[in-house]
Amino acid sequence: MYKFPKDSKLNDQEFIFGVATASYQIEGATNVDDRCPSIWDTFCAKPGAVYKQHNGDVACLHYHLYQQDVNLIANLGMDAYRLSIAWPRIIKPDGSINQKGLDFYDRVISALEEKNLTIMVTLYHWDLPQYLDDDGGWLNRETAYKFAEYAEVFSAYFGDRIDFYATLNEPWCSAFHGYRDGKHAPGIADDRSAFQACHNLLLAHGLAMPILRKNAPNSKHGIVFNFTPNYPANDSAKDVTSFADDEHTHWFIKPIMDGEYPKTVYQHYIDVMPVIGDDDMGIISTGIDFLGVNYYTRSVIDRDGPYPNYKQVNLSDVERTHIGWEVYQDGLLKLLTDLNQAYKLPPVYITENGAAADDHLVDGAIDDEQRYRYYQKHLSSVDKAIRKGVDVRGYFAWSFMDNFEWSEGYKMRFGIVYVDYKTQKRIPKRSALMFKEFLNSRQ
Ligand code: IFM
Repeated sequence: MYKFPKDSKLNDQEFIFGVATASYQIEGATNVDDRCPSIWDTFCAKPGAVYKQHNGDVACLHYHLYQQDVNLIANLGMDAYRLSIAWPRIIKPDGSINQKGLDFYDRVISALEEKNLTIMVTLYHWDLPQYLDDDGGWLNRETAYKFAEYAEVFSAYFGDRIDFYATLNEPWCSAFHGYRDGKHAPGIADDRSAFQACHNLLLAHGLAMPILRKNAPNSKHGIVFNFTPNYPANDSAKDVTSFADDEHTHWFIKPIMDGEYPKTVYQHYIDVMPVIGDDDMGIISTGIDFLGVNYYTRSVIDRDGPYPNYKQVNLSDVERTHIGWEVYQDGLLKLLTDLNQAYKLPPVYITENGAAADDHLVDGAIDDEQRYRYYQKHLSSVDKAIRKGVDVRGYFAWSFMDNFEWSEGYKMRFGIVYVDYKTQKRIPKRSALMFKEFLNSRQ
């Protein structure tokens, strides 16, 4: 079982532990109850875009198996569940509301309430309705306003039944994988598009915030970022490492906290900077009640020509997970303490942290040894960050169960619960059982 020093906040009942998932990755049932296609349905159909052309058509069939999944989450002793809402289930192409989509989430949320689980909802975890992409997707400023309308519909319906509303999950991925390197839907590789998409995403967040506050005044509202702290490969790489942090970390959080983009990056990429409306930065920096932090690994950076050009260095002799990411728990501590120094942070929740492993079922069990070591190490970093004054209030493991890992398809397993995709059987892995033991032992 996971262990922390006796006086650790992680041992308190007040610190919430949960598991996280996302709609397209687990729900399946893409053709039922008037769900309309998303950009991921389209992207998966493109030859070569996704490993073995896997897609989310069936995934974990959570759309039908949600009750047993909720039961299992509760049975593991979790306090909370973080799920995302499929926008294509809620708003139809003609702008009307799809009651069947709201009904599905009503069933899930009622099941969670029955188990007294704290509920964190992410409104956008990458499954943009295809009909919006047909009109330009995140390159079209209008999409930000459409997001605000969707946020209005969802939050007016569910209000305070949701404890935490996160507007966006990882806008870095939506903008930089979606529009800069083309690894994610909609598969565009163009710097100008990436920066414009990023700005429109942040605008969408800012426009939604007052709506969420109005419709759910007793809930907490915020945003979730993925941060990968950069480390210099050598002394001469310190300045470009700090530039890399500006480009990948501060480019996203600084507009939210300070209402401006980092000048270093703005000046360097001046030719491809986004169109920014007069009031946009004020809207984006409206204030958040919590910050969601997703952490998996770090990046090591070296110079690559004149400042600020840099490249990522792949260290040998380090431990890596199945997806190739270095196991580096100190990165989480540094990230949290650096952010805490740079900004006046609201309460922080680790909204994702976890490891991909090549799990195999042996005699009915999965001994995911690397994963449970990963959790112990990263939770210990959270403990240290709290001791250094960072106000971390909760931790969500990514993921509750194995699921569709985007361009890696079903090859990468991130779950603490194993999914046998042939039978849809769920089997808690050893990492899940260690959580259960620890959660049950809390005072
Ligand atoms: O599976 C993803 C998730 O959807 C967003 N954060 C990172 C996870 C692992 O890649």
